[in-house]
Amino acid sequence: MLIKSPKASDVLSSEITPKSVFENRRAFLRTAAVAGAGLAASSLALPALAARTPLSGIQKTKWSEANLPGNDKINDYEDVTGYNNFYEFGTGKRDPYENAQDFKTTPWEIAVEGACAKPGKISFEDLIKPHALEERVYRMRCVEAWSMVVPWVGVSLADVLKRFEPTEDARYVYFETLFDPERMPGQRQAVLDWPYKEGLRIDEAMHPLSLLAVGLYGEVMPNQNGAPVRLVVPWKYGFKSIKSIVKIKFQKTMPPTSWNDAAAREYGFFSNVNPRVRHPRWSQATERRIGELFKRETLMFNGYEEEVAHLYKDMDMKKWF
Ligand SMILES: Nc1nc2c(c(=O)[nH]1)N[C@H]1C(S)=C(S)[C@@H](COP(=O)(O)O)O[C@H]1N2
Ligand SMILES: [Mo]
Repeated sequence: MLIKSPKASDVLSSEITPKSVFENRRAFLRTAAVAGAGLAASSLALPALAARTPLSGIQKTKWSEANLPGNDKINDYEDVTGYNNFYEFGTGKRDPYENAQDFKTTPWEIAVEGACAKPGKISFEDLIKPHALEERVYRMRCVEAWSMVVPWVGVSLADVLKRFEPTEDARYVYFETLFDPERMPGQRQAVLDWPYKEGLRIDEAMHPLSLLAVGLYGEVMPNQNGAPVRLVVPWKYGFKSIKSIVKIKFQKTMPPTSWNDAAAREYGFFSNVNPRVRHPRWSQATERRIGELFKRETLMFNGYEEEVAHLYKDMDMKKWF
């Protein structure tokens, strides 16, 4: 594998953008857009937003808004869809919003392979359709020490995976993002060893919190958030929640993951949110909730300790970070 570690990790750490810088840039873009509206063809105008399409038949679950723990509030739509990490569309927080609007996600196929009785290539629609759409409001914590509360819409990952009848050898699940530099301009730069890769241990993948998300705010997933389908694993750092998935593979061995490949010392396979294990270059004890002024303390397993701690009870979480 090419050695891209210094580059990749430098990019990630440099992305710890103070909220004020981001806000100023956004204010500038808004002003530019308004100014641009008066002109026939302004290059400064924001890209036309893809249409927002409501999803129907969404069921409430125990993770829906009414049961949001603590003093957590759902983040503004503008923050959830305008401040993203999605390096396939650029490394800046605003890049995915600006560069992903024209990304075509139909048709979309997902290959399900490896240690299972019923492998196959299926369309996005066929993958999702037999399952109930659920609303899940989850806290999301980026390894860069910022966080948001997002009202996802999705289907239980476990329910989807079981359809393919994983075998005894399925000890891990590997996920892969689309590789298509024509459609994903960020892939023309070797920021990461594309395609983006992630993985979960089978018990993590089968945990009821693990979600295959297809939307947010009751609507079809915006491109910048990982359309048409992405993973959401709320007790782990955000980079585990891989976007725009085209491959799912059951396997016996621990799969490679993009950030571990890029900088193994900094990003482990498990990457559970753990305020007691610092990143080599910064503390993980606190976080900035986007939209709030003061930092919050980061909670063990991002606040999902009761649900997931048992998965790791016999493991040294400093070794297996
Ligand atoms: N394919 C892909 N998936 C990805 C990323 C990425 O760059 N490419 N970024 C990750 C990171 S670092 C985070 S914090 C979350 C952010 O998701 P959001 O932008 O929808 O909040 O997506 C994750 N999934
Ligand atoms: Mo992240």
